[in-house]
Amino acid sequence: MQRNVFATSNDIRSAFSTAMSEMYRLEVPAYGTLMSLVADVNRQALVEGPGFLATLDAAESLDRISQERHGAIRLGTPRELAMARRVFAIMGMFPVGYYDLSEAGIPVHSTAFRPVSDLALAINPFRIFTSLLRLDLIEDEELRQEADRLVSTRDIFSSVVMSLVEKAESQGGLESGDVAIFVSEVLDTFRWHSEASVDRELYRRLHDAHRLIADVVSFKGPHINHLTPRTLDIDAVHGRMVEHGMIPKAVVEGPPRRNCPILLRQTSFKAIEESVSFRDASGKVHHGSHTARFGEIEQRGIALTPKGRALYDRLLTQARLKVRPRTDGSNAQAYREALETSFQAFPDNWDAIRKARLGYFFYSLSGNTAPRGVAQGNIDALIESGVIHCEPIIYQDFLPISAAGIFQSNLGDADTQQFVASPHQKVFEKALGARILNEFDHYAGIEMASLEHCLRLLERKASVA
Ligand code: OOG
Ligand code: NI
Repeated sequence: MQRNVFATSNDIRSAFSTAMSEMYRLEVPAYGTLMSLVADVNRQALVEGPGFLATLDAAESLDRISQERHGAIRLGTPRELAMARRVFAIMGMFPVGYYDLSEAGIPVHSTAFRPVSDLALAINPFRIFTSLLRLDLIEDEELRQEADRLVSTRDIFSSVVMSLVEKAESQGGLESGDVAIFVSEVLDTFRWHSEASVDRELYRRLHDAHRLIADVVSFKGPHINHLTPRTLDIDAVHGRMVEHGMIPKAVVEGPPRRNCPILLRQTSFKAIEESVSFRDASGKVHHGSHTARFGEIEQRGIALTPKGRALYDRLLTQARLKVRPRTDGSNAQAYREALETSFQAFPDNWDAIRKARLGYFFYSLSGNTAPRGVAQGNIDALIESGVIHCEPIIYQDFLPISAAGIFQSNLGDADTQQFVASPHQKVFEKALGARILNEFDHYAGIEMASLEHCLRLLERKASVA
């Protein structure tokens, strides 16, 4: 019997992220400029004595380091979200983390589809930050129904995608021969549409309700709205954007620059204005524009425990209460200083971070044997005597406050409506058709398993000796 040869989900994900990158560079030329700037800065950072995170990747090539780490899409209906989950599962990307952006005045809630295992992350960590529009937050009843009708009647995935997904699900994998067509059809889903599917008047009403609503509802499909390569020196790239013709957002989101990086720092160039045509009821075409797409960069550090995260949130809030970054960048320096001062309360060496249980670590045996007198169960002593080695677990997820800052700066900084916050994770999961993996549980599980593994091996050694 002839057996099907299935492609690995890692290979499919890599092919997809490469194809997305090529498409986006063609669609948004400024993004290509950003990619070259990132490669330049990364090259320089490697030469100038790599920081901790670069050292971790000494074996990686410059190209690999500078590749995209995530992209983002915004969907209109539960049906679209459920289908996206099935599509991304074939690429080895699963929903991790729930982000309620309505708390920040943005009418969406989100998750990130991402690889979960260490191996898959190492092969290609590409993630898609995926938001679902909260139509229930549109106050105007008539407009809400109109928006609902528009998104409910469109089909964002082609019939080829649908049938390949069904085939892959029933066979337990996608055949190698189907990968190219699958990737190119999925890619089409996220293409830019320069023709709006609404007339100018409706676009304006949607836009007035919230720019994001117009962005999701006015088009045939959910265009990819940004891609994000990794940089080894985010401040350098941020600082050099202007000289390359990009307008950077006012400040870098997230924690300040530190010796021991924590969580995630990110920044972007502001969304570009693109021309769009609107057709009215009589068939007449009107020209206008839409501003949604941008380019972003990121730099990641250690994943924090709930305790570390609470401290991070507190220090960030404290800094923001002192200096609220203005969107024109006029107090960016003061904000940076406030952030640095505030974060002095967050230990900046790995040992202190570990001992205070602020971050997650991966434990392994170094091969050294324990000197006399070190108890088998005394982790700190085993680490100090060099028996157990530990390294930070890198944060693979997102930060709602930062995400809000990224959304906001690309929606026109004037949009600051407030919506009533409500936790909607259950509703989101129902739409998704699956549970979301809690990121903290996941990191804690990796840490615990690595530690238990070490202790088991040590015990075995001790009983043999
Ligand atoms: C997503 C913004 C969130 C990030 O890096 O935090 C995000 C969006 O604008 O749709 O990508
Ligand atoms: Ni992003």
